[in-house]
This record gives sequence, C-alpha cells and structure tokens, in this order.
Amino acid sequence: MNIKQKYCGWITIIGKSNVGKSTLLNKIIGKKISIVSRKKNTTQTHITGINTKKYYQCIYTDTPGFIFNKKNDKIEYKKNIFFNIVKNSTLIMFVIDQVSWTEKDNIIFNKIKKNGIPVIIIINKIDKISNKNILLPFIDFIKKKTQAIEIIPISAKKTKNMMLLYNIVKNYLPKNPHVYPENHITTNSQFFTISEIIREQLILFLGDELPSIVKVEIEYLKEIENNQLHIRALILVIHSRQKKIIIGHNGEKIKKISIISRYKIEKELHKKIHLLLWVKKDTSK
Ligand code: GDP
Ligand code: K
Ligand code: MG
Repeated sequence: MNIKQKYCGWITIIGKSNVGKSTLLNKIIGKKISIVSRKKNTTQTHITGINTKKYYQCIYTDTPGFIFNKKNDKIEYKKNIFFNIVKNSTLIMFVIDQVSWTEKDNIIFNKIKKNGIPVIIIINKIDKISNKNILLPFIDFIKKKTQAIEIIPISAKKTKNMMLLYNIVKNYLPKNPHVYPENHITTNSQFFTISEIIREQLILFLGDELPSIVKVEIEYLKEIENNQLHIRALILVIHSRQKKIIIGHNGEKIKKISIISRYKIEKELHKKIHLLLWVKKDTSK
C-alpha cells in the first residue's frame, strides 16, 4: 500500500486594521475572496480561504482588524468569537505594517501567546521600506520582545516572499485528513460572495462619503434557464442621507454601482446576471 500522508491545519490571520490581512489572504488563495481597501472596517466578518497543494491543506481565516476602546485601550471587537477562532487555530499569522510595533501590537500578541498556539509575525508592505537597512535590526528587536518563533518580511501586494511564507506554514500543519475537496477555495456561500462584490463597489464608489458599515443583503436569487441568474439585493443604511448619497442625482450613482457590480458578479460566477439594487433604511437598529 502506498497511501501518502496528508496534512491539514487552521491558520488565523490577525492584526490591526489596514496592515494588509485581506490582501495577504487573496494572494495566498490566488483569487480575490476578501475585500481590500484603504479604509478601516472593510472586512466585517470572518472570511475563509482554502489552499490545497498536493498533500497539504491550509484553511485560512481572515479576521476584521482589532478595534480598541479609546478610553482604556482594551480590545473591543466581538471578543468571544475572536478568541474562539484563535483557540481553535493550528497557527496564527500576526500581521504588522512595515517596521512598526506599537503597544497595541504588544497587548494583542501577549493575549494570543497565552493560548500556547504558535504565532508567526509577518512584516508586510516591505515594498514601502526604502531603507532596507532598518529591517534586520527591527526583526532582532521584535524577536527579543516577543520570542516569536518566526518573523517573516513580505509584500503581499507585490508577491514578495510568499513562497517562503508558505514553506514555513507547511511545517506547522499536523497530520490530518483534508477537510475540503481540492478545488474548494472558500466556505463562504454564493450569497455572501455576491453581497461582498456589491459592498466592495459601494466602498469604492462612495469614497469617504459613506462609512464602510453599510450592509448588503441578498433578498432574492433565482437561477433561470440559459445559465442566467436573477438577483435582488438590498443595501441597508442607517441614515436617510446615506440613502440619498448612494442613489445619487437622478439615480446615477446607484446605476453605476449596479452596472459594475453586475459585471463583476458575471465574471465571478460565469453566468448572465440580472441585478436589481434597492436602498433601504435599516429598521432593525
Ligand atoms: P486589512 O484591513 O488588514 O485587511 O488590509 P487590506 O488588505 O484591506 O489592505 C489595506 C491597504 O493596504 C490596501 O490599500 C492595500 O492595497 C494595502 N496593502 C496591502 N498589502 C500591501 C503591501 O504588501 N504593500 C503595499 N504597498 N500596500 C499593501
Ligand atoms: K482595510
Ligand atoms: Mg481586511
């Protein structure tokens, strides 16, 4: 008998807002499954990305950035859910932005370390560091400060050191059967994929006029003949003035958002899409 041993593990990507967590996940998976933007709170829920290469399966979770309570500097965001995910991880990727290590990073790092799960620190955006001489002393500094097992400088955006990172991650995967078929890249549903594409266009189109807390819900999704999909999506806003902004003068803005969203969904699902977008005040708040 010659059955090859398989390896599988859960890797959670954490760090402050805008350090490049979602960019990193998309790069690893080779496809955009998590929204990237320069705005905080872009990632609102946990996004799973699965990467299977031969005998190795990595199941990654991208998390929203931490939000700190301004008064007492404690981590705010859905603590219980977050620490549950952390606890059930095989490995944590702790991402930071270039050579910046703040007290906040220290607080989070020490909290995570208590769980006894291996943490690797990823120094992202090294393409932005013009003076490369500062990198090695910084790595030394972090090593002393955290006793981290691995510290890896990368650029998720420019695909620098991504193979190196993968080879290190592989070493931490325990012997386990694979959980997902080889061609699965996310556990998020089609509904979720569609609503995230729309939400991304909203974030892009509305610039700073709109906080990234807008919600998108798929109200109706029906497959009809000839590979066509009818979708009705609801954009939920908190204030009436946000509704006005999204709709725009003579409905021009929502029209543009709808056209591009439809194009992106078609590209993603390889189907002809009919898309209807509605803007509504969220009455559940
Ligand atoms: P997240 O909030 O941690 O998920 O961060 P995002 O992935 O949304 O990225 C935040 C911003 O940083 C975006 O504008 C990205 O394009 C940018 N970014 C991410 N990784 C890199 C990188 O390696 N180099 C550079 N220059 N920018 C990056
Ligand atoms: K972001
Ligand atoms: Mg993100």
